[in-house]
Amino acid sequence: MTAHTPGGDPFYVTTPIYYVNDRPHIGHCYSTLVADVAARTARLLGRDTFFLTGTDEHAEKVSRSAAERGLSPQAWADQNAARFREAFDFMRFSHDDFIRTSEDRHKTRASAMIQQLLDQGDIELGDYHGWYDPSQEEYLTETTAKEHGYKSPVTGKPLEQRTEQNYFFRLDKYEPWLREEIESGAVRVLPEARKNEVLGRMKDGLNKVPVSRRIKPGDADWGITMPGDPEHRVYVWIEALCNYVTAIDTPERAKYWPASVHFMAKDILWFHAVIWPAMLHALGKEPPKVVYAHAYFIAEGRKMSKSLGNFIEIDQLRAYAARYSVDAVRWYLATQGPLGATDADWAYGRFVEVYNADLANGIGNATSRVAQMIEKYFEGVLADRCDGRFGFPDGKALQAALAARERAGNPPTDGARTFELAASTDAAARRAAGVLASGQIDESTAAGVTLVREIDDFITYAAPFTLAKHAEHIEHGQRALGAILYSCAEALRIASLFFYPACPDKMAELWRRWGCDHLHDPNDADSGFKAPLAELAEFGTGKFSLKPGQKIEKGDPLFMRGDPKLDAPA
Ligand code: ME8
Repeated sequence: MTAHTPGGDPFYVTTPIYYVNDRPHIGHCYSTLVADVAARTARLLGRDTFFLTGTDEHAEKVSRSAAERGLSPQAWADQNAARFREAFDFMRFSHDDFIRTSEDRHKTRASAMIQQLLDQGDIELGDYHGWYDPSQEEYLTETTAKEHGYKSPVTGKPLEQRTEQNYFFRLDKYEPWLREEIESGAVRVLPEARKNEVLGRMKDGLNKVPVSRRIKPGDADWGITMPGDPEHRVYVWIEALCNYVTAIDTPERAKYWPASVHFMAKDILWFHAVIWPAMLHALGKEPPKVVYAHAYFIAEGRKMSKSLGNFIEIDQLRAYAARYSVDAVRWYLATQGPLGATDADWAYGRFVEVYNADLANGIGNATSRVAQMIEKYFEGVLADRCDGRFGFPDGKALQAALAARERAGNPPTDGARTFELAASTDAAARRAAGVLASGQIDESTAAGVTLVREIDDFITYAAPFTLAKHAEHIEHGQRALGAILYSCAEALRIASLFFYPACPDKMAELWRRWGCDHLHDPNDADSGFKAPLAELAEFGTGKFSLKPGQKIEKGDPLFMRGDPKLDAPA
């Protein structure tokens, strides 16, 4: 789907593959957005990036809900997978592939992986008796079942006792290896609190994991048959995990393994941090580098549930986007989401507050102000270049601005104050570069917000509007005005790079107005960048810096101010 900056270390980022028994909601969009922001940041940093999302189709609940509708499981899966695709296109996710587990490529690859585990004796036949959660398609330990009153910890539905002959994966064999991987950080489980949880749960010891289900009469013909045993079907979870390998199982994509980061919510961390790395190790493949489990979105202060009927569905996100833009929705998710260990709230009041502060009154307003001044004082053309220290060469631009303020009778300012916008943009670039290792996707957005605040602060201090009024009476007045406005425009160009992973469309629009078509292909907002961030973000004198004589177009506000008195979009 996307073109990439060629070269750079491979970066492979994934989301869970989502069950197709239902419509996409905010939770699915959130995890996929987190991965999208990471993928876009990686591309910006010059990494050769592969971003995978998709749907998990062979669950019993899919065939059950298909039957309730008189549809075949495949027809029902097709309908819902299409809804996920539409939702993700609408959200402007830049995935490179959308995998469906009912595709042949997956069935073939997953079967081959199971076959290998069988051949090696890592999967073996045995009896299983235990608590099963039909709503989540998973077996629970006695401890977990008891702890939740023999109800599903996720849906609250009653657990069932099941006894069956099953195939088991010998997870127990890999316990020492796995503990060492997680403790040493070879497999980083993030956030830190989750790592401790996983290690804590591992203290009970690791048991063999059932990886199949006996096919019962009347069961839909849906799923992957256990290789060599037509009476069993591969348990959907084990099959689903294999998707991460299926998708890159081509000669061109093989370089992306191991996965750089698997993103998901805390509900499915165990599968990704424990079972999956052990399976990979047994298969002779490297485990993922990072397994990142965020917390949950709740809605207006309440847990989202089917019974409360308060899921924030994709249609509601569309309504917000119609009023505030898709980028505004992405921004809220990226900056206010449950990235850490605590849940986060989707709340209309907070949405408008954040939208106004960061976008409408933040980068949007700064962009309008700077463009307006360039239009008014220089007929929309950048007059001078400036290195971000406001000299030509030694701080004269700032001195001229302060002299104008004094002449206008403004109270004296702290003349010793210096603004080093070039240093600020460098610091922001370093901060954004940390995102990939830490999974803290809100570091790039925060770097952008901080930078815009500094630009605003600088405008207030240097008061170019005052300088414009008095320029002819001030030594170097006109030239200083040009240098100051250049600095603001250039700093905003760089700030836009940090807003880009969350707000790709609005930033593409800013680049069009700023004449920055050279950053990427102007006809393809998703195209790779022409150089890594460190080069793109060079202030003033870089190859990608704004050039004197270049036009800056004013245009409408990038983000219209939000009115908190309006009702929530519905
Ligand atoms: O578990 N807040 O699929 P699933 C944030 N098919 N994220 C949420 C959320 C919420 N309230 N609700 C759901 C499955 N999610 C399996 C995965 S992977 C090999 C197989 C997100 O459709 C979050 O990422 O139930 C969570 O882990 C995922 O949806 C569960 O999606």
